[in-house]
Amino acid sequence: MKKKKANKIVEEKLPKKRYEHSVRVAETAVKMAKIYGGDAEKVELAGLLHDYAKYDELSKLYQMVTKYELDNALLAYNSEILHGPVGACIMKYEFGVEDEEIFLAIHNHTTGREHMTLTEKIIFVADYIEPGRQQPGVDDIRKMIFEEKKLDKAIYEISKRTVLYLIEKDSAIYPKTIDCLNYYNLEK
Ligand code: DGI
Ligand code: FE
Ligand code: FE
Ligand code: FE
Repeated sequence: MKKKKANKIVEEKLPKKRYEHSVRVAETAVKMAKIYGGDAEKVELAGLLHDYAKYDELSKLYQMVTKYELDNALLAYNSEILHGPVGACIMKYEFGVEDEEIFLAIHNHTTGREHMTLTEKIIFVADYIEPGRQQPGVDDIRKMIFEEKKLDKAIYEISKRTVLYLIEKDSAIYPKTIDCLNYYNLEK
């Protein structure tokens, strides 16, 4: 898929604000790719497409988990963790986006995982730090990425903040989220 097509399907599918978020994630990811030696074209596509399934109906997301034989355990957590895996499968099987790194980047953008590829790492972080994001402390992560150039440390910090936030809300934490936290704690 070309950038133009990705932009079009996302603009048509998502509400304006979410579309604009996707464009900013793509732009941030390209900036990061230049610093970290990533593939700018791949991260741009993955950034544009990463939230494609974000507003799909829960019933459709559930059907997709069965159809694409995704981890059934996904169903036991907040529905927020479904749009990555489902979006990745929609791109692969319905739009013919064959690139495995793009698949993984969309798939794991919410939870992260151990041993992420560079493209996955860039999308995971770009999603958190794109200029429209205003979480407390997000500037610390931006500094880690653009000044200190500590990608794995930023991944650990993002995972930590996400886990703290989920615990505060008494939300269940999907194991991949914890695996990511532990793995990048040791890597950082
Ligand atoms: O889709 P975005 O809003 O751009 O961002 P995202 O896909 O990274 O995250 C969406 C939400 O998912 C965010 O509020 C935190 C939540 N989340 C991340 N990991 C887990 C999780 N929710 C649960 N219940 N369990 C998790 O492990
Ligand atoms: Fe998302
Ligand atoms: Fe994220
Ligand atoms: Fe996002």
